[in-house]
Amino acid sequence: MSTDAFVHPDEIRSMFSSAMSDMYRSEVPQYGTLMELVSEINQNKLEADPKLAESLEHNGELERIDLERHGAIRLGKPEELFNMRRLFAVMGMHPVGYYDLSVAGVPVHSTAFRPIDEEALKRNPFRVFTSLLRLELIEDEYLRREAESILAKRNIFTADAIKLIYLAEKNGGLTRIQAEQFVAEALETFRWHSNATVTLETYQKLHDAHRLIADVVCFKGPHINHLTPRTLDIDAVQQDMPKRGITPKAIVEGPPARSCPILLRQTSFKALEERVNFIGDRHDETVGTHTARFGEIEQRGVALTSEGRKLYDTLLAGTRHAVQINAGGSNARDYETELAERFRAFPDDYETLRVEKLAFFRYSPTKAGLNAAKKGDLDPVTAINELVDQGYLRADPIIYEDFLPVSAAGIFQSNLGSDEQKNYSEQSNQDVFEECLGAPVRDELALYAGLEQASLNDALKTLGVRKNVA
Ligand code: OOG
Ligand code: NI
Repeated sequence: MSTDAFVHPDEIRSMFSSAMSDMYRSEVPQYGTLMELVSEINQNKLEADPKLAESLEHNGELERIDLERHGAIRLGKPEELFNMRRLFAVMGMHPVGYYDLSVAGVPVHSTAFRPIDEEALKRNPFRVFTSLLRLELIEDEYLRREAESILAKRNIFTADAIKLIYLAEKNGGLTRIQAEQFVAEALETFRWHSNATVTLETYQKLHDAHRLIADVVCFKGPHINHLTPRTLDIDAVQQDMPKRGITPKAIVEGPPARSCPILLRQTSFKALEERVNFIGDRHDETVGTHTARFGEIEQRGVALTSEGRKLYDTLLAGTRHAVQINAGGSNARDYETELAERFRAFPDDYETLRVEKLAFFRYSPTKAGLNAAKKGDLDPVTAINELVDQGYLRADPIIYEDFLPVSAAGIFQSNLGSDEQKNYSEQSNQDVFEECLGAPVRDELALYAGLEQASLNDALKTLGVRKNVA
């Protein structure tokens, strides 16, 4: 069979992400409201800030912005993670990064499945934050065994989904009909099921050990727990949410508001309390409820180098140490003031971020650069900074495509209710995670560095600059 007959993985990802969005909109109505709000605010922002609009356009991000979203799931056992990797690979999504959330009192470790190369990211950057429950962190041995045996019995994939994954691996792709079928079958795994697989009593015991454990263990599958649109102005969305009947958490996670956004800012809200039928419930009574699904928005900024990231981590840790955010969020103001204060130490213009190598940039020749090259005006040995200063080379921020462990822990906690905190002393364990996954996770910093270098190589080649003396 010729490979022409195969649907491109990027297209399968777009089909899947749009099917998922439709499903979530019908399951969680507030998600639809949020999408409308975000889209309006993005439109306003683009009109008010032509420079931002131009930069997004230049980076090929303008078209992706309305499609852009991430979701999250929580898995219960190694083989689920293993097969999830295979499922996402069919749509060109690969594990990037390792996040240990046990240090923040959440008994999971995680990765993000996402597209990797530049073209794929431009077409559709759909990502899924995927966590694996660490059952070894349940202290009560009896309860741990019980959770294990409940999970051992479940199969979260349909037989046809597994068959189609196998076909895609064997043949190197899926035909149109197979791809459509694959999307429909894969969607089944992410659907909400109101029938629990356990009795109310078991649910409560697991819930008492940690709400998250109950969420993972008691249901047929890893229901998608949120879908997050990307906004260009998170403060505006945060401010307008209450007007549409949505109450966001007290603080925005991540860096403070800045003129040059860095990394990722996020905020979430509780979306639904679902009715659940437990095994052994009498028909005439609905006893149980479960809060599984929530809403979230995010604003993305420039990806930081390891130097930049170190500075970010230090400033954030200092803020959190100085102001412990309480569950009611009554000290949110203090936190925000402290955060803004400390982050003054983080340069807030792209040129300094670039020259000080705190962030990653995508280089491209300007019109003036191309003209100078054509006329032979360019010295073949020129420093990059000089080319930028002369206006021959432009540098645009490379957007951060990943997640932040401290923010993720904050999102988990705010939606698990109150300030549920456990201090797990267990060591972080990337090796074990990768063994379950059946593959190593990619290093996100190496990916950004690769993008920057490739853009620079191309730009210098076009300008006929052979060597740069940085
Ligand atoms: C995932 C929470 C993390 C994010 O955006 O950082 C997350 C979860 O609650 O399963 O989605
Ligand atoms: Ni999220």
